[in-house]
Amino acid sequence: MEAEFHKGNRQRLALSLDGSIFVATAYYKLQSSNDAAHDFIQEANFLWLTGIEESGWRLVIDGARGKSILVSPEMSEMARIFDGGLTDESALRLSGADEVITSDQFESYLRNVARKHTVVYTIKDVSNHDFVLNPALEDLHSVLSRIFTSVLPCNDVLARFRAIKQPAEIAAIKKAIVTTIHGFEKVKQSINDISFEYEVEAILGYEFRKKNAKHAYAPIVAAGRNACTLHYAKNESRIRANELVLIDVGARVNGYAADVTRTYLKGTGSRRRREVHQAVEAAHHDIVAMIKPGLAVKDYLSAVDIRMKQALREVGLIQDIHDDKAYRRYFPHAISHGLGIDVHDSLGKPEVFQENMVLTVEPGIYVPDEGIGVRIEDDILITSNGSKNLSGALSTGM
Ligand SMILES: [Mn+2]
Repeated sequence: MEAEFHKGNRQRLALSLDGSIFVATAYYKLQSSNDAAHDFIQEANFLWLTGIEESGWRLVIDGARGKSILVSPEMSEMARIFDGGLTDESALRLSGADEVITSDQFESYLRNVARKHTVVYTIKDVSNHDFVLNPALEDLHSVLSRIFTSVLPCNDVLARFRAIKQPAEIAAIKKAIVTTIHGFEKVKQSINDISFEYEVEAILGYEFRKKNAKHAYAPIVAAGRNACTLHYAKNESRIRANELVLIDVGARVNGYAADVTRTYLKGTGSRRRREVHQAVEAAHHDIVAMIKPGLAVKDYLSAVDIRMKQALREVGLIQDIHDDKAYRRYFPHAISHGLGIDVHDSLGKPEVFQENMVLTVEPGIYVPDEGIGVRIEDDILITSNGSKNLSGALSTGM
């Protein structure tokens, strides 16, 4: 992404915060054990606002002065030798920000600003009992609450901006999808000769790395009944002849993710497996066709429920379309989510779909008792008068 992109993003945020102060932080590096680092993933809003993919940096947007100030991380000479590190000049060039101050100057800078501003905006840590986010957010929050009278979240404002993709973002998502489709095609060519799930993962990883891309998330390669465990990511089971293999994978390119699922068949399968796959494929096709700007999200969701219940009735899994319990047993996850820097990019809780949103459509049917799990997922761009299936070049067939 160009510096102008990040600069424009900061200007729009500053405008919407009406001359207030906004402070954001990069994530910290995390260790998986004493001496081993996790892959560093930047906080998505920080990346969108700065283009900086390094840990420890902070950003102040001074709306009243119309300036963006970067705060460089404290870094020992040793850390620089081991890990490198971004120079101030590179950080300014990437982000288009106006100046860099050191982390020593950060608090006194804020205290100065706080004489004129009682309120500061930041990104709220949304950790809950299911997951914990990077501690950088909470650390910044405690610094800010010592200095300002009130610290307000602007997660939703940022989510709504980020939900509407700009041309450079759509181009990056398209590149990620092209790389992902290429990986799927390689897998499909050799699916009958593959014995284990991890072989599929290896082919995908190889094809992505050859194009300087990486997995945007832990790939799911799930044969037979494994596909009914929605977050299955062990990818270590044998793929038996005539079994279905669900593959949910996406490359990340220029910071943007693809998220595509296909369910392939090794060998010739059974009539039942073909029947369930066909039901998902037909529903997928109809649901993709529903998406257009101006469609109310709640109308979309009820139309999806009707279509998915019909699919389940076709394959004899539910009799009564009012049986929501059975419906949710065979189709237990959401039909769609936003896509962007985050694989599950917030759409900002919109009431209606809007042009230039990118979202997934991913119907599935899961029948553990029969060892069948089928999902088909594409990435859809909402256009001025309808939608475009960005991953539509990849056949949905098994
Ligand atoms: Mn998805």
